[in-house]
Amino acid sequence: MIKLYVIPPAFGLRNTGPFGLKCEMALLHLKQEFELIPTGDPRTGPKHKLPYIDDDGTVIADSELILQHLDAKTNGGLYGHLSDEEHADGIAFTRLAEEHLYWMMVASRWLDDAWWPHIVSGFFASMPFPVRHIAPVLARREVRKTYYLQGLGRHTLEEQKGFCRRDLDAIARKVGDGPFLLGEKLTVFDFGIAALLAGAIDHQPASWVTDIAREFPPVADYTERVQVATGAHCREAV
Ligand SMILES: N[C@@H](CCC(=O)N[C@@H](CS)C(=O)NCC(=O)O)C(=O)O
Repeated sequence: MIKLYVIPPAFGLRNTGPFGLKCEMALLHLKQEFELIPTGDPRTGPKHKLPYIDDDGTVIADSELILQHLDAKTNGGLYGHLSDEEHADGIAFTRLAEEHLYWMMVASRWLDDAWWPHIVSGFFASMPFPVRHIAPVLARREVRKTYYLQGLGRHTLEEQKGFCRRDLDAIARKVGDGPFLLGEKLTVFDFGIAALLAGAIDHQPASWVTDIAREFPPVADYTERVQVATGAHCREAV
């Protein structure tokens, strides 16, 4: 059976990492048997990031590579029916969400002083003393450095909010007519985009990215539709 290693629940989210939720959606969609294994330390994975899978001894890290593996395993169950144009559109919006918007979601959690205590309690509280006091400070320093190197971290907060708003506006226009990113049919690209948005919309408390996402009701509606269609919900059951 496939083992899917993901970030443990936090911030009111059941599957906290967007990339792990994306894989969970794909596995459910393909009706593959799998076990979800929350793990606190991304360094256990071969690329020191989560998620990764262990499919009967074949270990694969990175959500897109995992999806490629699942596609091959199911004879094109994820990408097989897509036209070249649909594929191009899907890849472009995936990169917008996962390689641009994602970093602002990370910053809105890790680098916002008001949100920071939730990162500490959500990710580090269960660690032994004194690690639980040192590890968050070092991790936050790494996130700040990475955000700066990515480029978004060089902008003022107001400028970052502008980038975020333009990303969400593009997604809202694309999914507005819906029901899904590419129109009538649910596709593999909905998994990554909706998983990312779901975390940003549903995490507790709201962050500055959440506040901007709420300016675009089609985005929240779309995110909900994909969660219902796949059966993978981001929120912890209450
Ligand atoms: N491109 C990767 C991104 C995975 C990723 O960034 N995972 C984050 C959590 S959301 C992580 O493990 N970060 C730990 C770190 O960077 O040390 C994928 O699609 O799987």
